[in-house]
Amino acid sequence: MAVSVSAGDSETIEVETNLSEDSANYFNMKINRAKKTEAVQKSEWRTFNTSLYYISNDYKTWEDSRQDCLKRGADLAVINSEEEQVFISQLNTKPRIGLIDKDSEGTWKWVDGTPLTTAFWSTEEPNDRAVDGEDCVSLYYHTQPVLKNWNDLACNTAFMWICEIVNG
Ligand code: MAN
Ligand code: CA
Repeated sequence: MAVSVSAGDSETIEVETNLSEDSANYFNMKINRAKKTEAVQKSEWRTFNTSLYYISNDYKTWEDSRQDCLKRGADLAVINSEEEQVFISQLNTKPRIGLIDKDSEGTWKWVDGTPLTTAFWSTEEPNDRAVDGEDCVSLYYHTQPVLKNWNDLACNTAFMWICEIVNG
C-alpha cells in the first residue's frame, strides 16, 4: 500500500510500501497528525479541546477583525464554558470576542447566532457608556478575576481579537 510523505512545504509524494492496508492507514494518520501539530506550532494558532484559536498581533475594529477571522476559515471566538473563558483569559491579550448587541440594545448574541446564556461580565458591565454606544465585547479587565473580565466597548475602536475554528 502507498503511504503519502510530505517532501517540503507543498510537495507530497506517494511511497509504495509492503504494508497492509490497515498499517498504511495507521501510518498516514500518524503523519497527518504530526503535520497538523507542526502547523499549529509554527503559527499563532493554539488548540483547546476540539477548537483552534488564532490570536491577533494587531488591532482592528470589530467588523475588520471579523472579516480577518472569516478569511482564515474561522469566526470571532464564541465562549461556551467556564473552561474556555479561563483558557482565553490566560492568553493575556484582552481580545475582542464574537459577542454583540448591535441589532437590539441589551440583547447579546454570538456570531454563530446563539443567544448569550453564560456570561462573564465585569462589575458594572455592560454599561453601553460611550457616546455612540458600546455593542462589542472584549475580555478587557485582565486584572479582574477571570470569570469577571468582559466589557462592552465601541465597535469602531481598534482592539486585538481572537478567532476560533470549532472542531478545527
Ligand atoms: C471605562 C468603563 C467601561 C467603558 C470604558 C470605555 O473603562 O466605563 O465600561 O467601556 O471606560 O473606554
Ligand atoms: Ca463598557
